[in-house]
Amino acid sequence: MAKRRLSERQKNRIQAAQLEVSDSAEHQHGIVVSHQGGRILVELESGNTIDCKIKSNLGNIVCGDRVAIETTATREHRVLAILARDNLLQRVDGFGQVRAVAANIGQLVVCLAVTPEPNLYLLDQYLLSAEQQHIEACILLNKIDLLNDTNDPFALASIYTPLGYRLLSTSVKTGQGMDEFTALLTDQVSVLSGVSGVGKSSLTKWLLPGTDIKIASISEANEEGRHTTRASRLYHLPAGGDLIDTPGVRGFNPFVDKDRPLAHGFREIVKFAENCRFHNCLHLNEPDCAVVEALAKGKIAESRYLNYVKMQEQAGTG
Ligand SMILES: Nc1nc2c(ncn2[C@@H]2O[C@H](COP(=O)(O)OP(=O)(O)OP(=O)(O)O)[C@@H](O)[C@H]2O)c(=O)[nH]1
Ligand SMILES: [Mg+2]
Ligand SMILES: [Zn+2]
Repeated sequence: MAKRRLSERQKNRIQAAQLEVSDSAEHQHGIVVSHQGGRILVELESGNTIDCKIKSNLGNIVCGDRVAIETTATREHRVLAILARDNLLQRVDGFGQVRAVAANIGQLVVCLAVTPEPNLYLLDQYLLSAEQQHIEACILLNKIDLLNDTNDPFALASIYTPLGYRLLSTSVKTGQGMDEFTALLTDQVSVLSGVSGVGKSSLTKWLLPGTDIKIASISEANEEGRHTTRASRLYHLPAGGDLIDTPGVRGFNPFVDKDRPLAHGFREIVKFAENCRFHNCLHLNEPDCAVVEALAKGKIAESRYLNYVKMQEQAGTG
């Protein structure tokens, strides 16, 4: 009788089954706490943190990702799979590429400071991005110890509180507002975002005084364009919850969901748009636009509307 040979397909099937067995024998679950330059730090359920390599073709792995890990015979750790994500905070980089920022997050804390002076366009981009990705957002104004009559630049509260955005003011220097900040983060997975130098790492270090977190020195902080934090990092908070400190971005182009109108990222526009004559009104030059009417009556903040128009222009629709 002729010796029976395994077909290629049968061989592949057996190989796949063996892989599965070896994976299930070895694999563990963990959470990505940092990803920098090809080095991924994963915290296992046991609490140990390990250095991992990535299996190719897995795509972008970010802080907050839950992953399955295998350990090889040579005691190397490899990320085998990214487990299903609840959400993914994304942005678009300077080359138009969509970049993941963090996964499985509960809230985005947009950090501003008395200095460097807040950029409301950037703030509205963050808020639009969060709205489109169904991520809760709140606003934090840090360095309030530096407030005085001349540098109280924006009436943030009068614009954003009526829209339902929570607004906190803090000072890492005097401790003002830090109890409220601590309470905001408890039992949540929060991401601190904002331009370089607003104090994201200082806020993080205040909550975790024993942790080695790099903060800009005064002279460094004055250097234009310096980024002290190089990679996002997830920390566990003593009061419960996780905090992801991110590197400051100079420009944050929101990831725009092409299937949803930009206006959906502006709560007040969504509200007034119900009464526009055209259901597909862009609220730019259309007749009987309830959004433009609300603007004229002072029911919509001018800065918000102008930022909406600017975003439409940048998206090529305005
Ligand atoms: N006066 C004052 N200075 C602060 C406060 N918080 C932070 N700073 C200072 O602001 C500077 C920048 O702080 P960082 O925490 O490094 O800022 P960052 O947002 O993490 O910056 P990147 O990592 O570059 O994105 C440092 O010199 C801090 O000491 C504050 O509440 N008041
Ligand atoms: Mg930092
Ligand atoms: Zn309209």
